[in-house]
Amino acid sequence: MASSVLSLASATPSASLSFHGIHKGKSNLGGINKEKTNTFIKAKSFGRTSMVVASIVSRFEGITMAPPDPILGVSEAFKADNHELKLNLGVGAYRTEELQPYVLDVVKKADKLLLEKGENREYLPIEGLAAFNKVTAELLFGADNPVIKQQRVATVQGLSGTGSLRLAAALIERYFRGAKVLISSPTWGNHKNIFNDARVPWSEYRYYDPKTVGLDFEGMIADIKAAPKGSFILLHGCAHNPTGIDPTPEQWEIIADVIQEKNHVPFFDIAYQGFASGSLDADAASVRMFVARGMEVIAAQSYSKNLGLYAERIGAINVVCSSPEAAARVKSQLKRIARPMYSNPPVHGARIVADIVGDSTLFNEWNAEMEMMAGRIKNVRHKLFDSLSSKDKSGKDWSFVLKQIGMFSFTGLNKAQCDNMTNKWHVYMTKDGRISLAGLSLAKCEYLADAIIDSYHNVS
Ligand code: PLA
Repeated sequence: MASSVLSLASATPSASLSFHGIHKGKSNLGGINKEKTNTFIKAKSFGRTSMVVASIVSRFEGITMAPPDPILGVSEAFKADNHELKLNLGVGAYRTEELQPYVLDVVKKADKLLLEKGENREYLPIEGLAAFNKVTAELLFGADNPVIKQQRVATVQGLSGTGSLRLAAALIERYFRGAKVLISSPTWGNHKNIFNDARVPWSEYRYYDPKTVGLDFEGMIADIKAAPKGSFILLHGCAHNPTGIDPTPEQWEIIADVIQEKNHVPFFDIAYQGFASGSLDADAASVRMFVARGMEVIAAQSYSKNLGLYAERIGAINVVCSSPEAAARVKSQLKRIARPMYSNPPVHGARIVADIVGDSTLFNEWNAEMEMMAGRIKNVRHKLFDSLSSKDKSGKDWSFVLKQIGMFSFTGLNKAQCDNMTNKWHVYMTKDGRISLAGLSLAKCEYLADAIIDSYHNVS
């Protein structure tokens, strides 16, 4: 029987009466029909009286169960597994060699300094912390980039990469009604949700070629060319998620040519600056090249990975405009979008970023730690490749693992094979075949290689 249950536990019988009174006459208990609210049970246990009211119909009856999130849901399933060899390679979160979450030393230092300063907790302005907005744009475009000097960048602090993308999506929906966003196939699972929720139409451009386990560059160019003029082309600034395959610098130039010819707007999602190669500048090269061509560019940033500030929700949306006046107007509208959504952003992560980037000693320490993290992931990537190559006697070429960059490896395993990875080997990963190497240790590479080889060869 479909039912909703209201339960009260109280220390005194009088509570029972008062609830009964409410039930009888006065209150509208979420639309519960009195006729149908027919079960009223009193039970005594440990001196407490508990009452259960069961009704047949809930006003939320029509709401169906949402499926678990394809990425964050994996962590929930992982937690529920008690197997000692279990591995969580689902979400892209950096772990130490001991597979523990990692708080950067430089973040701990900045935190301590912040505590000593004892700053207040008043609201930030809608656009966020001024010192953060300044350094974040400088970090992305380069401090001496003319677009910054000319005040042509509208920068607004966002709720990390996701929230920043969502602001840009809302801007597109409001001011470019009907314009399409083109996203890569495949892409980070949440991109489609973000544009769907913002009611922005999107379609896909070819990106990954399963035959070569590489970039389908011709397909990508053809699809960008075929898109209606003035479309927004979503590009991963570096370390493409989930494939780990980035265009070469020469290919980036051709992509920019086509986008320019078609009067499209390049829209960068750069969630891994510094984390892909270990260098903040190298990882921002794609974005800077488009800007150097004089193009108007949108770019969403995140500090989840490169500073390990996942839960602080710190990032930014930048819109590079062709005039400072346009940038000021765009910024005013981004603020107008943010205000009714969440009013103003959280301060703590913004202060950490501003203090680290703004202080040369802390900045250098950050760079060293980022190199260390990127380096650990590269080591694990090599060890996994070695383990796969030495254990698999079938002659399969596993070198794609080495060619991919960033925190993920796109294994090419299909859904059934991924299910085998989880059900038989307790390796938790997303169903598109992506594994997060940031969640892998050198010690676990051989075990993972066994799991991959078994799933690849023995499950069709
Ligand atoms: N853009 C891309 C390409 C991402 O991979 C992610 C995070 C984000 C934006 C947003 O991250 P943020 O909101 O924390 O800044 N992707 C993760 C986590 C690491 C997730 O799905 O939320 C992933 O596992 O793919």
